[in-house]
Amino acid sequence: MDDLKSKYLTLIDSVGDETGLEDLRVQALGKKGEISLQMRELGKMTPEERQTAGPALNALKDEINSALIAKKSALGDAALDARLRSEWLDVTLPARDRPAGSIHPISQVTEEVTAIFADMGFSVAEGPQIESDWYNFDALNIPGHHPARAEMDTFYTHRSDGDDRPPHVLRTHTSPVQIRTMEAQGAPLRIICPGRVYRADYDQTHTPMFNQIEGLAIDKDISMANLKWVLEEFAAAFFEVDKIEVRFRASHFPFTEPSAEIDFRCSWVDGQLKLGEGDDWLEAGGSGMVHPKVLEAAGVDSSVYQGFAFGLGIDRLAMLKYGIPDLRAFFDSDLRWLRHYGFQPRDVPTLHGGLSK
Ligand code: 2U9
Repeated sequence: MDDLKSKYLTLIDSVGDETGLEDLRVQALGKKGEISLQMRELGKMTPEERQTAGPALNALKDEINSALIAKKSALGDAALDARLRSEWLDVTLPARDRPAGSIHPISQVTEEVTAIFADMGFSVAEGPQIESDWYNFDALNIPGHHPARAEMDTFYTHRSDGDDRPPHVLRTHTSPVQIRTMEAQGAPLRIICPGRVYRADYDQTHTPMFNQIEGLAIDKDISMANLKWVLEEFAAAFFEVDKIEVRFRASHFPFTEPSAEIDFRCSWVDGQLKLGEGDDWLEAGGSGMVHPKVLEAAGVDSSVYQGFAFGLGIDRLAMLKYGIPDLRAFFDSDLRWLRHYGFQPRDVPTLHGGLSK
């Protein structure tokens, strides 16, 4: 027994890893381990022999077990020490720069305009950017021969040879969204439709893709007076002044009757634009009462309901409010421009976030 004891204590002492230690445990105390076999021998002994051998064997077993446990914990400590020595972290290092993006002025202005109209009960409607001929033109009282089709410099998609259905178009305005929403929801209705639109035109003030926001209010007692109030409320809130007078100039659009261009009262002093004061007028967009044919095309009974509609250029609103000189830069993805004119995500002003004008 003394031999066994010194053998295993020496082996346990010199083993270098946990697998070796486990092998030793099995070798000594496993089912067929040396000490277990000795235990089995107890049965063959006389009661007197067993009385001395039994406790001695048990003590040996306990001692080996304790040595195994102690060694296991020592090996664990050593492994942890080694890991702590090799893995270290300099907590005084400055944090890595995170590339911070910015909110594009168009997103910012869309958000601002949406918040202002939401406060007047308008919800946002969206629709596809590739539209059928019907939704982009016919439903809006722009039939095949109408000059507005040509004026709108439309991008057409391609149809297969032999397919003579009218090709789909890149929407030239967001008005098709209003048709779709009237069809889906019926009247009464109060929506704004912000989004990208496309026209084949490129110069200092035109890009082939630009952003519009159109509005539509349909009910049983709607007039141009409501339209004017809504536009004045919008203009004052957007340009953050107490009051802005709106002027209507007679115009013509196929989808509205009567139709009016929208002007905001302003002044230009030393190249500086001031809204709401002065003797100048700023062209802001177009508007009118929805043409009865358009209401009917969208399934709204024009003998019961009427409505106003308006259209504003988001890009132009952004340029005016934030003093951005060139429209084309909006779409160049120039990082220096984006850093300069972009907004921080936490800066997006919304009515619910405290934009209170
Ligand atoms: C429906 C019926 C009528 C929307 C309208 C305009 C006049 C207009 C321009 C403003 C600047 C386009 O981005 S812009 O160049 N828009 O002049 N838009 S009335 O009329 C509608 C829309 C939908 C169902």
